[in-house]
Amino acid sequence: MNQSALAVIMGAVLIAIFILLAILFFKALRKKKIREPERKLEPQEKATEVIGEKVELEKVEEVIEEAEEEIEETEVEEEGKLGFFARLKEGLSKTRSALIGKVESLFAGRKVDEKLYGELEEILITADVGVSTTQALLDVLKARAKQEEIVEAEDLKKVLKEEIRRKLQPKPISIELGSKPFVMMMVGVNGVGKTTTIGKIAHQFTHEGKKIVLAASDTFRAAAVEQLERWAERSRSEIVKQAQGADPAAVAYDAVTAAAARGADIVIVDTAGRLHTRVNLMEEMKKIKRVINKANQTAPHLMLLVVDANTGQNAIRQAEEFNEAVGIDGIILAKLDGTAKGGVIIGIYDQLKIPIYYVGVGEKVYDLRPFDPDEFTEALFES
Ligand SMILES: Nc1nc2c(ncn2[C@@H]2O[C@H](COP(=O)(O)OP(=O)(O)OP(=O)(O)O)[C@@H](O)[C@H]2O)c(=O)[nH]1
Ligand SMILES: [Mg+2]
Repeated sequence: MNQSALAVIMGAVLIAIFILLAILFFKALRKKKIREPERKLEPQEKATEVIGEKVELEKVEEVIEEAEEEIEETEVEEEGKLGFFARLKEGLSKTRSALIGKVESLFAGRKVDEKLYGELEEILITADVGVSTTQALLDVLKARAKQEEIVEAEDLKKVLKEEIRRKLQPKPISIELGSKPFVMMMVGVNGVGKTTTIGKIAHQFTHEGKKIVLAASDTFRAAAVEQLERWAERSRSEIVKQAQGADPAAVAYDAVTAAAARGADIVIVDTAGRLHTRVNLMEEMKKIKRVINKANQTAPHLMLLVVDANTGQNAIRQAEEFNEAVGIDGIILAKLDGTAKGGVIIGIYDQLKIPIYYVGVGEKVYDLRPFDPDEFTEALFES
């Protein structure tokens, strides 16, 4: 082997060794890269990352909330377009069939006689119009039938409608916002719909641009404050509250003074319906009323009693009791939807002479309508 051939072989071996070393080196480097642990975040960096996520989440929640509010506003507007009359008619459907539906089938093709009056009496009493109011209606119907020489029972329907309308007096005094803040106190036995009604009223007024303060004076029932808080949020009202078990009169006092300081238009005081005895309940209502009057000498400006339409004639007894104890300016008849006892409206007017301010026809925010006697009579008689 000559010398040049040896040099070529040596060179090739050296190059091969170099390539082998290079391959091993790169392999080792890759392994190291894969195994290299992730660098731990410094607490500061970690916090920023978490806050960032939270900010994102808050933004998403905000957008969802805005969208929900928009939907609710649209619903309120759409329902508003549906009109009071349509919703009242819908809410009155059971009462209408129990009262006017039966009257219509009774009157069809009949002549006016004593037997007819007897059957009409039964219908009116069953529809919760009340015994004395039914009697008064029958007396005037008989007198007018005689005077106007009505022979066909069909013609008596118009007279019945007129006489029912005539009973729906006096007119409510307008919720006059002259006094600022205008203080309303909501009373009633447990579960009738006080808190829900307050939420609905607050929503209507804030929609009109009024500033509302809700007083969480039901400090008795567990979760009553939270329930009112939810309505305050939905209606964009302010709320004055204390812990459960606090003095309800003190909460009302705070709310009235806070409302005056903040330039609010209306204060609505929620009260408890559930106490150990009815005497206690009335005494507590009297105390709240007295203390509100200490905070503002012209307040409360409106004492509203909420009754549940399902209780029928019992609603009249509740109104009598509350009226005697604290004086009632107006009645709100909740839960008129789904009951056949709406005839109690006629009895309330006839026996108590206290106007009905609102009727509740459902659980939603727009399911509260100012009571209009003309519309009520039309809705009742319209088939
Ligand atoms: N269908 C129907 N339900 C109603 C109406 N008003 C209130 N409710 C329901 O009645 C129930 C009782 O209502 P609340 O507002 O809590 O009654 P409350 O008088 O405040 O009750 P207490 O605070 O326990 O005395 C709730 O489930 C309401 O959603 C109405 O007009 N129609
Ligand atoms: Mg309540």
